[in-house]
Order: sequence, then structure tokens, then C-alpha cells
Amino acid sequence: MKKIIIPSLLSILLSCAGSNEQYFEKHAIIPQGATSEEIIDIAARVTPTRNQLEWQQMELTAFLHYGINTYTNREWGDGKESPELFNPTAFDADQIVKSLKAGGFKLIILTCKHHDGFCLWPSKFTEHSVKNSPYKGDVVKEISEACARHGIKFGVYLSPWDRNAPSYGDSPKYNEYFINQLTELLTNYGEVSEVWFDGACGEGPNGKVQVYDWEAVTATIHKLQPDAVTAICGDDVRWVGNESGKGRESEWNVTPLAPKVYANSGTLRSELNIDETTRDLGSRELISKAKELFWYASETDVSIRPGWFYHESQNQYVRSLKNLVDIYFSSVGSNSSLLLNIPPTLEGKVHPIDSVRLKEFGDYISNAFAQDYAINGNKVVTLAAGEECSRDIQSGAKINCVMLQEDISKGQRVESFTVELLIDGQWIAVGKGTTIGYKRLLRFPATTAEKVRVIINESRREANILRIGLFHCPELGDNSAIQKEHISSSAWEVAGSNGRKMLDNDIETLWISSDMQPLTIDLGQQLNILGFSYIPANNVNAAGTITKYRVAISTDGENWQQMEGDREFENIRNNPIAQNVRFGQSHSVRYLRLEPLETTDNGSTFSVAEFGVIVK
Ligand code: FUL
Repeated sequence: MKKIIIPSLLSILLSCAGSNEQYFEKHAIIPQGATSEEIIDIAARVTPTRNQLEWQQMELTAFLHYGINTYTNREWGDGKESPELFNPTAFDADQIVKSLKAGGFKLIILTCKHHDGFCLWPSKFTEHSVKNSPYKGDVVKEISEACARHGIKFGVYLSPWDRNAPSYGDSPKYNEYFINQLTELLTNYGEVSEVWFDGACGEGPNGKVQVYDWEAVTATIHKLQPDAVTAICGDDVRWVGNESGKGRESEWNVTPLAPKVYANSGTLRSELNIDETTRDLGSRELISKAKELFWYASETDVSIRPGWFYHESQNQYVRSLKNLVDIYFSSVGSNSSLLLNIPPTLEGKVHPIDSVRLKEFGDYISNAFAQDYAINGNKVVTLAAGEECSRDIQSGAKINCVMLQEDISKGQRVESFTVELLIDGQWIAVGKGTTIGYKRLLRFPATTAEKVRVIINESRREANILRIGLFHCPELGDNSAIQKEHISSSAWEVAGSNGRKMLDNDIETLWISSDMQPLTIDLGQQLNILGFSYIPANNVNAAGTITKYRVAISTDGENWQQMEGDREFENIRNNPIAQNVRFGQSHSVRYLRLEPLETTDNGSTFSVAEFGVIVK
């Protein structure tokens, strides 16, 4: 990583006075005593590295969550699974890669090791891998070679959190193990373009604490794969802050959010009280308090299904084309990059429902953006705040989408803009926005027009506009699957409390307990149920979301049958979707008791957006 240390404020100002702007590649340290205006001016001149720029230009990356969880039907394994469970019956790397390519994806990241520690390659450093499975092959090799065959880039996901490695928590020992595994992945599988280090750790406050050697990790990557970007716990690419496909309205690539690999990141983050989930990561107000600034663009990771791993029960919940296209607009179209997960099945292929949807998505995006109706829309123009620029539109063209791009190789600058169309001699505003960055897409009702103009209302220094494009994106109907498994009833009773908010079929209304006592629900009559569902508050890091629980059933409210041991709602913090828990067989019950054992904030209350039972 190149750190450009600024010698003195005077030298910055001098070098800016000429026509050649001084840039700060990836990182700028703010000189002491700099005023807010000076800090904002520096922010406008922080630029990406070549790797970061090329990564953002790819726009679409596919994620493959595949591993032992595929065979245990779980989202997080505990590391105690037998490797023998990993048994793809018809693994087909070409089918997987070709399906993703048809979706328009340029890079594929494979979960080489998830939190359970099971390695999809025959690592020399553990027995917990494919080498001790009936499959015996090397999934990393198969996928990386298929990527090379089909002209698509390859990336690796290596979970730092490892629930299998005995050395996990014994920091120096595990760091050595981790770097050994990383070295295998970066040495034996050709070019690796992205290295993804997941930030999740669910061990809780009493679990093992591992202190990672990020400096050594970064050095290993720079040495073995100098063209790779590092994501999430890495310092090139930032997590967008949720797993639902939603980018921010104002998405800044230049932010004071210090990547975790920086030694002083903890201090820098806590001084500004920010992390990846904070809504504002780049406003003037925030950056004027910054001591350091980073080029740290976001990546929007989301799954095509409710879970990250394949679950047969989710075949009916594959996202609709409309939903995927909306996600494209709120990620790529909001200055982020889309990382869409498509989990291979137990066979070891992309499920036909997913592959059909991917092809629809790929075709939709390439057709919608094939024809640009703006004339000379890619003539570069420099605009200061208050300035505008207009372009002619092909006569008679029906348009409903504008694409704006900044030349981010010179920094990200636009803070507020308006788009107007000249329709029958009158300028009509069809879109307004804050940031543009690499790409901004705005949709509006279809129309014809003679001209388009873009007004830059506010900018940090002069904005370098690379493109003004106009397109027609066909309207799509929604055929999103609704999660039908969950039934709740307002006739049920919650013992000792008014439980309407968790039984009203409205996930916006949240029931909050007054303590951590178990929740008892009276179904009013004896019902045959297959399980229950818990829907948490719909935002990352919400207070009171249950992470660990125990559940019991009863016919009379006095004699209880414990259903399972202590259980975990895996990955509920980052992906707060409905948790459908099936008991394995039908039970006749009248009462259900949910006992919270741990919540996301370790607080003294817990919350439920909806509670229901599964009957079929
Ligand atoms: C999270 C993990 O815990 C999930 O299992 C998944 O891998 C997702 C992409 O990141 O942090």
C-alpha cells in the first residue's frame, strides 16, 4: 500500500495552484491544523490504485458459497462436521462457471474455507478438507481452471474465523496456519484477483479471541498476487454494511473509515464513532473531523436466495428478475459493486432455477444498456459547482434511465446534481441525487426528449464527468416469492404480555421484551406443527435480535419437551431474514416456549418482529 505522507500544508497548496493537481493514492494523512475546507480539498484528490480502479470497473462479481454447510443444510457450521459429509454427486465446474458468466459476472469468488474450517482444497495443513471426503478432488482447482477456460477472473474467500482449527485463539500459532493456507491458495491456483476476508465471528464475548497479523497477511498477498484486491478485512474494498443488496443514497469512495488492517484503525474508527454499517461515511461534516482518509469503495454482497448456502427448501425463494435488477440499480447504479451469491447444490451445480434467472439477468442488463440515446454522451467535461452541460438526444428515442459517471481516476467529487430533459421546449427535472462516483443510474417514467442537461449543484473541486448516458430499461413485473412457510395468528396469546406486534403479520412492528425471560406462546388450540419461525428486526446490528436460543413445546403449558439443545440463528446479525426452524417431524402442540440465550447486543431485552409456526 502506498502511503503518501504530506510534507506540509503549504506544499499541497502550492502544487494545487498550477494546472497539475496533486493526488493522494489510496490514503491521505491530514496535516495538523488543516481547516475543514482544506480537508475537503484533500478528499477530492484521493484516488484509487490501479487495482482498485480496475476492480470497480468490473461491476459484477459472483459469489459461490459451497462447502460442508451445503451437506448439513446449515448457514454456519461448528467445525465438528465429518469431512465425509462433503459428497457432491455430479460436481460440474464448467456448468457453474458458464451459468455465472451468462449472468454477466466478470469475477467469481469461491468460499475456499468458511467459518467451519473445512477446506475445499487438499490443504497440507489440516485434515479437515476435501482430501478426507468421498469426493477426494480439489474444488478450488476445478473452479479456478474453469474460470480460466471461460475467460473469467477468480477470487478466494478465506474465513479468518475458524471453528475447527485447534490453534484458533492461540494467536501466533493460528496466524501461521492462516498464512500457510493463504499461501497455498495464492500459489497453486493461477491468478487470484480478489481475496475476501470475512469479518464475522460469532464466538461471543466469552469465546476465543484471535488477534490477527494483518500486516503479514497483506505482505503475503502483495508478494504472491500483486494485482489482487483485498476485501472486507482487507484494505482495498469495503463491505457495504448489509447483506440485503442495498447501497447508500450517498456512497463515497473516499472515507475516514480506516480499513481494519491498519494498526491504528481501532482508534481512528472510535474517534469518529463509525464502522462499515454507519450510514454516513463521507459527508463534508464527517470528513472535516478526519485525521486520515482512504480510498475504500464499497461492495454490495447479497444472495440470490435467502441464505448464503444451498437449502432445498429455498428453491421457491430465488429472487425475481425485477428484484435482481433493482439490486443492480441500488449497487452498481449507486457507486458500489455487486457481489451476488449463487450457492451450488448438493450435486455440485448451479440449480436450474438460479441458472435461468442468471441468464435473464445477464440478458436484461446487456440489452438495456446496449444502446445509448445521448449524442456525444461520453465526451469528457469538467464542471464546477453551479455549472451545467447538455447533450442532444437521438430523435424519437424513448428513454427512462440516465447514467452518469465521474472520472474517478481523478477522485470522487460530485456532492449534488440534477438531471433535466428538454421536453416540448421546457426543461423538466427527472432526477436528483447526491453522489455520482464511478456510476450513478437513475430511472424515471419513459419519455422522449430533445436534450438532457446535468447541473452540478455542489462539488468538491471541479467534477470530471466522464459520461452522460440515456437508456431505455424495459419495465418488469414482480413475481417475488413470498415466504409462505410462516403462519402467525392474532388469535394466539403471548403469556404475560401483549404480543400483537409479533403476531400481526407486519414485520415493521417490533415486539420488545422487558427482560430475558422465555417467551411462551399459546396457539389457542392443539396444532400439528413442523417447526417455528422467528423474524427479527430488519436491520443489521438491531438491538435485541436473538442469536442463540432454546425451544420447547407443550400440550398443557406445564409439561415441556425440549426440542433441541442450545441452538444458534446463524449469521442473523448481518442477514436478518426469517429463521425457519424445522423439528424434523410433526408435533401436536398448543404451547411453544422460546428462550433467548444471547442477543446481538448482549442486552437485557430481546425483540421479535414476527413469530410463527410452520405447518407444511
Ligand atoms: C458473513 C458470513 O457469516 C456469511 O456466512 C456469509 O459468508 C457472508 C458473505 O458473510 O459475514
